[in-house]
Amino acid sequence: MKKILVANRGEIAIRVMRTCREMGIKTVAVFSEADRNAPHVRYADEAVCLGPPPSNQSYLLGEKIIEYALKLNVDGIHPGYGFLSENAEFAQKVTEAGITFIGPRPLAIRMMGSKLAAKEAAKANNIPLVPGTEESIEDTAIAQKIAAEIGYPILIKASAGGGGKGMRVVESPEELKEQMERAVSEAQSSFGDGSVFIEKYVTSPRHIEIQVLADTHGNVIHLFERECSIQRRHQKVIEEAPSIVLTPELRKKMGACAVKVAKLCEYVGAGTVEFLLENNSDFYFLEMNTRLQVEHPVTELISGVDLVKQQILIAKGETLKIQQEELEIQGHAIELRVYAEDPNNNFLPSIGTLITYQTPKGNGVRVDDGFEEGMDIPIYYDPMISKLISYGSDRTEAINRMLRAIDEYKIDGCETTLPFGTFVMQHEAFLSGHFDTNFVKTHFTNKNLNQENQKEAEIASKLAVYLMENISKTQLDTVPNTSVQNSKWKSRQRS
Ligand code: MV4
Repeated sequence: MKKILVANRGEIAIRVMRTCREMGIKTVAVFSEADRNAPHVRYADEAVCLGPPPSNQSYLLGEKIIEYALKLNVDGIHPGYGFLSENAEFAQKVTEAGITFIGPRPLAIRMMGSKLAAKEAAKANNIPLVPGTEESIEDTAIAQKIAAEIGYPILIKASAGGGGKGMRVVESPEELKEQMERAVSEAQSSFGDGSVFIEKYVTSPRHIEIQVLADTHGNVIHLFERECSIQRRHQKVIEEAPSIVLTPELRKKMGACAVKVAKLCEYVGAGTVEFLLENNSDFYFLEMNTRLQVEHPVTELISGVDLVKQQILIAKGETLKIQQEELEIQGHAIELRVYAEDPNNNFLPSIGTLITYQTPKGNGVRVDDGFEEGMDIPIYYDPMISKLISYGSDRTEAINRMLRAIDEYKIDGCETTLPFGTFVMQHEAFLSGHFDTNFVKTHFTNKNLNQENQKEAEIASKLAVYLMENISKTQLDTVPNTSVQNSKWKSRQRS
């Protein structure tokens, strides 16, 4: 493996290329016209333009990417996450072109892409599942009967969905028919597959996922869990490892289940097995993500394993050098996804130009980003600016480092989820560990952040009055003004 093409953009493209460089592997970046000057393009040894900004005219053009890979003598293609990463056909075509796909085989991608196929295989292997159907349901009369058996509320899920897409909660029998019809038509139009199934709706679960690594020789290990319960609209915002509620016994049990899931689909590479955890004790397999995940850094920090390096070694056909028994959790890691979104306005995208962009540094802080000061946030892609990851010897240290790092992080030009991060890190429910997937809905209202801003606004106005009344013009020039220089008012003026 001498040259790898990274079929992605932004922070994950750079993340992958960094490991390639450490391994002495050359890199090829691909980019759209919107990303011509992006850091991931400059980081690579070579770069090729795929086309206009929209993903379906650039980053989703599998055939074009393979063409360039062949032309540039690329040995392997790393798909990152999103885009073509879970596209079995792309993986197949890459392989057929004689290039190594750095990821699982098409069979595993396909099986896990179908939630029904995944559930069926899991059930056959005694993996615990949420009570519900293992087959596609079309007939509402049959659905009524099953829903009555498992009890309301129930959840309708699309087989081709995943990550919360195409899910519908049904509270009572009266709503079932209408919701079924909607779910089927939505699944048909979104995924081209109208199959839906029914599950008991677990109302207050924690979302726990297990990282696995599998080589081509049948060896599978797990690298513990990530707690991903702090989400809104099925978009994770904060993840941590390890989970505060898993006992060593439960961790072992869930880990063994995850390994079993990987084995049953002959998994190869880095993958993630998702579970719901109810009452901190009962867990159910949900789905498997057949890619490197956004939140992989928290696992890297607590395990000491470079997941991208392992992906590449596995793709080369090497045997896993890491044994399950020698792995142990070291310390605690937390990730905050810094989105260009306004937490005060229902997390709506808040894109713009990064007038000020200064990342935090220092002990136990990792920032994976693909932006720099002065750059525009493109409207065409996911509005994630960066991932801010803190690491400490224990959870308290990781939380305090996260708070310090958020403080140091200076972003002007758009609203971000940074203040939301501060809110969570200081919230009693988060600190005590008494939270579930309803955290944002239960605890977060716009008022929470406005109160913070309110304090700052009050101080600013009082200070202004004080300065006007008490300090003469000459004195004003000598007032230490570092805080003024760093404030967003000053930098906004500059633009
Ligand atoms: C569920 C569930 C409760 N009951 N299934 C969300 C992502 C996808 N992987 C599956 N997900 C869920 N499936 C049953 N039977 C809860 C989630 C879920 C969730 C639901 C609502 C709001 C936030 C959530 C966060 C994580 C998981």
